[in-house]
Amino acid sequence: MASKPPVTPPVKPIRLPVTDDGGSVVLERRTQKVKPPQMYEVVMLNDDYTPMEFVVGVIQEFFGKDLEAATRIMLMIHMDGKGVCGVYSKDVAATKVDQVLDAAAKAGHPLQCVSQPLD
Ligand code: TYC
Repeated sequence: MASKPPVTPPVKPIRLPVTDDGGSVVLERRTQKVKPPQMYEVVMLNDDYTPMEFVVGVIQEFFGKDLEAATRIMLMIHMDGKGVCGVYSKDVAATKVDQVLDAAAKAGHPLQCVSQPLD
């Protein structure tokens, strides 16, 4: 038995912008307007009371660092007064700050953390 020919879907005609003088068709040239999103760094601040082990644990848990990287970041903060734990879009950075402050408050530590735009 012969098979049916493939059915092609109807093609919708494309409407081009036309000028009302009936002559030429003008397509506007558009420049690319999409920019990469503003990024934010999450900066942790040193204090004299939060235990080093707690800071290392927080950096591992919320910033996805392994023990070695988290320890390095913690020591940098301890020595320099502050340090970057990660760089994120605005909302994600704000969530990280909330998570750190929440964990610190629940544990009774004064650990502070802020997010700030890069550049
Ligand atoms: N300075 C703290 C101490 O000696 C440790 C510490 C490191 C605290 C980093 C906060 O963001 C911090 N126990």
